[in-house]
Amino acid sequence: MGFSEEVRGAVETIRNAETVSVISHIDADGITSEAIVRTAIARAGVPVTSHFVRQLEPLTMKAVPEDDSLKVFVDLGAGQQNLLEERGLSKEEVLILDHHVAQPCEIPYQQVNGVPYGHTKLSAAGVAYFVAKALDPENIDLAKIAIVGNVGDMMARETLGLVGLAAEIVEDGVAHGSVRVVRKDLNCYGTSTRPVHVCLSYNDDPRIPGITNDMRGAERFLSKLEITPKTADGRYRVWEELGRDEKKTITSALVQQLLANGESVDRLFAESYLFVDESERSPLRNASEFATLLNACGRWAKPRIGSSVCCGDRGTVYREAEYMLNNHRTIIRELLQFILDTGVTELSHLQFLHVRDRYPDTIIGIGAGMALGKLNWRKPILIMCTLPEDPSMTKVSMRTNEWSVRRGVDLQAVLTAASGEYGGGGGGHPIAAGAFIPREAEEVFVNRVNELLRDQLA
Ligand SMILES: [Mn+2]
Repeated sequence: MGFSEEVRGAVETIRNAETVSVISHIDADGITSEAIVRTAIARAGVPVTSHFVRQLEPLTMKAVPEDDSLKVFVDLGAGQQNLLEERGLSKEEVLILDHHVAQPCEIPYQQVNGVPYGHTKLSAAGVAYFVAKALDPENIDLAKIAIVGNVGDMMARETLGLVGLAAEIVEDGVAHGSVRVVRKDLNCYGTSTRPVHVCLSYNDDPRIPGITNDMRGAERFLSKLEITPKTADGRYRVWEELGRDEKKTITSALVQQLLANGESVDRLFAESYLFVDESERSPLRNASEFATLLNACGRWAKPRIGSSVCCGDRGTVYREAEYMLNNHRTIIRELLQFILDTGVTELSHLQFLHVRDRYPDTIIGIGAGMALGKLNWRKPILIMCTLPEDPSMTKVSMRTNEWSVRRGVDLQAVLTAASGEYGGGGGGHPIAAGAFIPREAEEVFVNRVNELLRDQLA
């Protein structure tokens, strides 16, 4: 069976369902996946409800309704099929649309997943989109939301643009008229909303001496190039609204700056995805900023607000989402300042800090990532916090950078191994990972992680 047969199978299962319950994850990929699946199923005339979970584990399985509905798991499920089986869900009442590696169980649950067919750069929103499009070709209006999910799940990061099946979704979005592709745009976050100098100074991929982490430096750089920073009415201009020649002047100067420092220019440009039907300078104007808004909703336990925005709400719900985004940024700035003010404890191969219950576990990883650039960026950072819903457990988040990963650091490997030794669990990526551990194991755990990092670098 190939990917398209799996998609056709899913269409048949959905068409035959009396009612559907969608169970999805609270990050940008999960929220967009849910919005796509829910919209497509409702348009097909099948009654549908949704449920969001932070992750699928024994505790959150109670969010899965105990009724006769078809349970469609999106952006999760593939790796937790044993939980579905333990819950007593039959083969007929489950459909999994996921992009995580499957952990098979006794029951061969129906699944659509690109990974076994080599489509490793397609997120759950992408999988959901192909099912939606197979349900009805009119659903190509959902391509835009699928692009947000894929970009939010970092599917474009390494390759500097979406590739493979995800690139087909981009073509659909362009054909539909809601998506505009900029093939060789500046590889920088915030091109639709941030003042250009802020945008440049926040960017560390690539790291540009004199500009990265140096807002004044970035301002001087632009003024030397005679780029007018503000509009006639005194507002800072954003990258997207600069003229073609101004953009060219800036990127040529950045190329020279990188070359002068012996750095590669490989990552200076990337493909970007603009949404022409959204207002200029709004956080919905491009895929990566749209994804941040959804992540902000999810991390502060309001995934439904994000989902409504995906489905077109631009009224009071959208204003609530904007509030979530601003609040998210304020608290992350506070967390960053707290980490810098409190200081970290340095071991031979890592630096760590415990923030107790001061900040929620959904954001400590982001704070850790931001702090790393301002601390000793050569040592991975580990942040712990207590879990309000279970004080006997501690949440651990770790972050490092491309520099360390190239030298052999794999945070997912160390956290999975170390948490497993103390009866916890972990996962993630080489550059960013998380784990849960029993509270009483904190001290030995941190030392164990330090040892494992030392072994990786040996
Ligand atoms: Mn995902």
